[in-house]
Amino acid sequence: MTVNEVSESDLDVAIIGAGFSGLYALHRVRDLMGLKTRVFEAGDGVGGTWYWNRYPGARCDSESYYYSYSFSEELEQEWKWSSRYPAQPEILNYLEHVADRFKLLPDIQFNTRITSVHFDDANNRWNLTTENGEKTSAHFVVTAVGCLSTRNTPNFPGLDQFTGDWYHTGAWPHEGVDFSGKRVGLIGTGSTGIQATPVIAAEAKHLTIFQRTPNFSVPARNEPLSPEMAADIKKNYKEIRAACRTSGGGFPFATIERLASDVTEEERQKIYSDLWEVGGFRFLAESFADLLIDEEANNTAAEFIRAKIRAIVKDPQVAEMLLPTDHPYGTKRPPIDTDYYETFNRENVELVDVRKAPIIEITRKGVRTKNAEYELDVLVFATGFDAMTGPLLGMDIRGSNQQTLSSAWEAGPRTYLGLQIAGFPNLFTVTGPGSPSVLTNMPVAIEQHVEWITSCIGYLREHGLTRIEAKDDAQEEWVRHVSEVADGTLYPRANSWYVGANVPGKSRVFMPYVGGMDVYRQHCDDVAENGYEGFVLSN
Ligand code: N01
Repeated sequence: MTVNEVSESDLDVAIIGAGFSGLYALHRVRDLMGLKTRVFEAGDGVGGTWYWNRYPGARCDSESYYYSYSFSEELEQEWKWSSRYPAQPEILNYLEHVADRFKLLPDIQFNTRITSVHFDDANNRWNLTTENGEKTSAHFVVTAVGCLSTRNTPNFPGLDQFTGDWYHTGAWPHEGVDFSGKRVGLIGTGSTGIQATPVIAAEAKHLTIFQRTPNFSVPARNEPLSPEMAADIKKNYKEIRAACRTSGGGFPFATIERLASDVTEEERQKIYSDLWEVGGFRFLAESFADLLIDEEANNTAAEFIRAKIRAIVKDPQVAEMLLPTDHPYGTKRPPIDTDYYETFNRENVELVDVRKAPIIEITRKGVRTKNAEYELDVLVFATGFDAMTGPLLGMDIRGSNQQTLSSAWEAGPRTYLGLQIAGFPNLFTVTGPGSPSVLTNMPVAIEQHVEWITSCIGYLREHGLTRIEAKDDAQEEWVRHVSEVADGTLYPRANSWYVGANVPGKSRVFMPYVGGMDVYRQHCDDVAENGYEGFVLSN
């Protein structure tokens, strides 16, 4: 093909991924803007995170009525959530319903993993190649690949000789796994391990949990949504959505300004006790404003949770092993649970500290730590993800002058607003590093990004422009700002996936933007209003 020739199959916008982000992007680009687009999806169905993560106990830890799209009143009025925190199959059904309702399926190409995305400077287009060698080109690319979609499976020697079955929670078999009568090992005590533990323990003959870092978990307090509650939510959706859009976290929580030191010890305990009963993220969000800023304040919450662990877990030695002490509460993504600590009172559950006695290898029979061998029939890796950068670096992305994304991000991710990367024109990242993303209620962050990106594409087309690219200095300033804001909090104190600490060799950079969704949204709007300040627009 010669320069500037575009074939029939070429697209205005290529969208990678059919989760929450990709579905909404497709709806806007195709239905509201009338552009030629296609979604490329590695799975054989929609859902993204909710397609892959089918492990036992998988459940949303944000409440259903705001962990959902807000863009369609009809959708929110017609959909019925069954409970406070919906389980994975229900969220997947919801996303399948969205795909059906907005007739998205014909423009999604399933079982198609994009392996390379190369910019063609001469044609000002992106060339995409799939795993099967199929090629297409697009004027714009929207990566809707999720923040937690590249699995992290530790490279323990010997896994290939294990005679039992092993699974990663992020690629759970669709037909499920039968644990009955089995000796099960589970590695990892993040949100996933904490959700899976009680469910596996109830089914398996024996469950061994290999814990490297104890975590702070708060009860979810899941319950069915009564018809009255559901009706009330539907009546008040406008206010709920507005509260989400204007809050720092994208949640409709009460705004709390009091500091932990503003109240007496007795009042503080009462506030924590009440919120422990309410359950979920409200414990962190609705207690005190300084928990993630001030170490002393944080320690009051941490101590409260530690006391709860000691009270729930009957064996004092096990309780002691479960006490988190190496990071401030909330600086790792706070899990919420249903009977996690209670599960350690079961006869068939054993906790192994692999910080003290690390895992040396996987043997034919099970897991060998420095101290012992644990015989297992099934091994579950709840070991998380190469977060935020993994899904992008997993594709061979090359920008202007064939610069690779991996070289641009050698010292860690650098973006302008988490929306674009200097040197990679017309390529947009949804909830990329440098945006609030994983620190917020994801659907709110996703809708904001998709709306900003599609408005930006609309603006370019209206103004006869064909190219937008982040300026180097704007990007540098944003990266500096993201890091400065994070440094004003306790977040960088934890060895979390927020800083890439869970993946050996990954550059330590605090990836999400801590400044708040409300502040960030305003900033992005101002950038657009000022003629896309910090970007070069051209044709
Ligand atoms: O992963 P994680 P996750 N040897 O990285 C351990 C979202 N999510 O899948 O802490 C031994 O948090 C690791 O130990 P350490 C949510 O945002 C949402 O649980 O690194 N252990 C840790 O205990 C969440 O934060 C929902 O020392 C090893 C665990 O594995 C994110 O997904 C539900 C190890 C990994 O924890 C990721 O959660 C579930 C090794 N070599 C998850 N390597 C919702 O409900 C790792 N570990 C919406």
